[in-house]
Amino acid sequence: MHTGTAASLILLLVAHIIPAACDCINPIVRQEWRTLSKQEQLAYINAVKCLKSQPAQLSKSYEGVRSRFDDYQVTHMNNTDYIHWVVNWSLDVNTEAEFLSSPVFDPVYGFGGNGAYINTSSWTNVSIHIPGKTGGGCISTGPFANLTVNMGPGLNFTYNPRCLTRDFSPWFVSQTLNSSVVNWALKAPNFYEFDRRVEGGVTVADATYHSGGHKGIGGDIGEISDLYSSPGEPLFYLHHCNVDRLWNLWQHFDWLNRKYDISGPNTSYAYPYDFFGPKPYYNITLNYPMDFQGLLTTKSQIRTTGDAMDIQGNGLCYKYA
Ligand SMILES: *[C@@H]1O[C@H](CO)[C@@H](O)[C@H](O)[C@H]1NC(C)=O
Ligand SMILES: *[C@@H]1O[C@H](CO)[C@@H](O)[C@H](O)[C@H]1NC(C)=O
Ligand SMILES: *[C@@H]1O[C@H](CO)[C@@H](O)[C@H](O)[C@H]1NC(C)=O
Ligand SMILES: *[C@@H]1O[C@H](CO)[C@@H](O)[C@H](O)[C@H]1NC(C)=O
Ligand SMILES: *[C@@H]1O[C@H](CO)[C@@H](O)[C@H](O)[C@H]1NC(C)=O
Ligand SMILES: *[C@@H]1O[C@H](CO)[C@@H](O)[C@H](O)[C@H]1NC(C)=O
Ligand SMILES: *[C@@H]1O[C@H](CO)[C@@H](O)[C@H](O)[C@H]1NC(C)=O
Ligand SMILES: *[C@@H]1O[C@H](CO)[C@@H](O)[C@H](O)[C@H]1NC(C)=O
Ligand SMILES: CC(=O)N[C@H]1CO[C@H](CO)[C@@H](O)[C@@H]1O
Repeated sequence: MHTGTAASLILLLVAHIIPAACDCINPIVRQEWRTLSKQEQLAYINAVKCLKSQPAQLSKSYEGVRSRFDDYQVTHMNNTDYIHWVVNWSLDVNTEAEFLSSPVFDPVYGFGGNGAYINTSSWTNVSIHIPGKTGGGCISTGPFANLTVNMGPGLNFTYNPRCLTRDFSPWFVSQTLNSSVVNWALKAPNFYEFDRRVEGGVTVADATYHSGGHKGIGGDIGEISDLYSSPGEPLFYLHHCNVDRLWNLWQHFDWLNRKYDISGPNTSYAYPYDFFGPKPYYNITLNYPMDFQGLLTTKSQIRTTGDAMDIQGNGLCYKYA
């Protein structure tokens, strides 16, 4: 995704191995996509393809899992109802043209472009109709043109191979991911308010930068618009990395007070996100367990929300460029 101003899409660049001791001495640097060299961009794309070709670890638990890439998609799917409201992201897209010309969508050194237009205006199975949508079909350019998404749509673990779809809405992106939206979120006085500004609501008018990244790329029917199966789209990880980057940035405006500031319901669409009526919930605390479905290495120290508050603590060791 893009941006003229500051960072937008971010990715993981391996600089150093995490040290065995608890101190984070040489953090891995996560850089914005366009600051990578062409070779690094190709290396990232090839790493995604590599994950698609490697054997899965969770195929015994979930029928549709076929690759290491799918392990991560399914972990998101099964956790969606519990964890989905914790963070945010953003890209600074200040005009519609900027979005479409982003190097992130480059057919060789990026993730490829949009799907062919499908008119979905009368479809009743679309959760929100996104104004200005321009696609909806299988993507036909770029390194993922033939990528197979193995599970979904929705919370369905059955093997269901299909093409990767995108449904860009440059207008929606310009309204949800621009600098004013991001700056407003970053001015939140505490995490509870920050989270609300990152999540927004469930209507077009109330959307902010978390849903803006999903629905701006995924529109009505693109894969990344699917609440559950969105990680079937490789761009999901760049988007969510940026959500994490902005959370970390917000924390560091007042580190001592924000290092341990967490809140929000234990279940999605509960207060204050109870748009479809009240649901039983409690507010999470630092002791809230995080479920990684056994995918963590035995060395990982991340067990609870509290363990993951600092991107340079408890075995985490990275920073944003
Ligand atoms: C999904 O997660 C729940 C809660 O962690 C767990 O009980 C359930 O076994 C998981 N489903 C599968 C298919 O593993
Ligand atoms: C989509 O179809 C509806 C009728 O179902 C029509 O009114 C609308 O103009 C069409 N949109 C486009 C962009 O073709
Ligand atoms: C949604 O509805 C449209 C139009 O009725 C249909 O073509 C499409 O297959 C449906 N999609 C899903 C995922 O059910
Ligand atoms: C996708 O698959 C089709 C048919 O198998 C092939 O012609 C095309 O070159 C492939 N595209 C890419 C980008 O790999
Ligand atoms: C789950 O997906 C499979 C394969 O696409 C489909 O046959 C089945 O009807 C789906 N189940 C539900 C509950 O939608
Ligand atoms: C940014 O988005 C808001 C709506 O969220 C809109 O009012 C404002 O005009 C947008 N700014 C630009 C420069 O497009
Ligand atoms: C969240 O807490 C409520 C109230 O204790 C409980 O009923 C609900 O099952 C919890 N949800 C999850 C996903 O654990
Ligand atoms: C959760 O936190 C919010 C914000 O502080 C508060 O308004 C709400 O009453 C809390 N809910 C519960 C069940 O404690
Ligand atoms: C670090 C960073 O990228 N910050 C940017 C986040 O977005 C706001 C609003 O677009 C920019 O003002 C910041 O420069």
